[in-house]
Amino acid sequence: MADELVLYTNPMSRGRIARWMMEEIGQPYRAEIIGFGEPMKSPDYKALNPMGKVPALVHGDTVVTECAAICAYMADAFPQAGLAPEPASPLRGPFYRWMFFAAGPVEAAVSHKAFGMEVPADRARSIGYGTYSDAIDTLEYAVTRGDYLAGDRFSAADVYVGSQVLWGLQFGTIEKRPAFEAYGARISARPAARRAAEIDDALIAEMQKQG
Ligand SMILES: N[C@@H](CCC(=O)N[C@@H](CS)C(=O)NCC(=O)O)C(=O)O
Repeated sequence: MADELVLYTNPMSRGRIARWMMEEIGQPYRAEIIGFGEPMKSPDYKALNPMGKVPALVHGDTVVTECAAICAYMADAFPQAGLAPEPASPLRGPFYRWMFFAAGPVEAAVSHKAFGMEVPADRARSIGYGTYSDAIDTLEYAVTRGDYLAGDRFSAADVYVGSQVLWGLQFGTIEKRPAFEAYGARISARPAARRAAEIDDALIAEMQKQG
């Protein structure tokens, strides 16, 4: 099928973000579950994503990797889902701004914190996220400007940035500030978010049963 949507993922990975996006879009898609280790590093899979990581999305002849890119791509490929501001809308500003901010500075700051990697204070001006506090304070600023990140409607930016917030709260890499908890509760209550979590949780249970 020329325009088939295939999501390469693993339920215990950032692929859950892409799954949520697929469920928000509501188009039929097939999920291919790729195991960690050898399957993810196989030549066949690395032909799709040379990083040997999930998720990856194939849409017809187009391959998209990187969760943030998958969210942005899907929102534009299926505009009828209303998950991105119109291309000429000024709301494209905050849409891109917060999506890229989360994929770059927030992801790096949170990963460094999770792995106990400290950037010397006198090098903060050279690293994209400044300090962990700078990144988290700015993330709080982003989620408190309104109910959603790009105007008054939920968008793909909320799927991606919201996932970073929810994962951070869950794994303790983002402080449990009231603003994060309120935003997280708002977006995780969405039917598509719940459906995606149920699908991936069921896959994990199945994998655990099989040992
Ligand atoms: N920057 C990538 C990160 C993807 C990523 O790191 N995926 C991890 C799982 S959460 C993975 O596939 N790890 C397997 C490996 O590196 O072998 C994205 O946002 O999609």
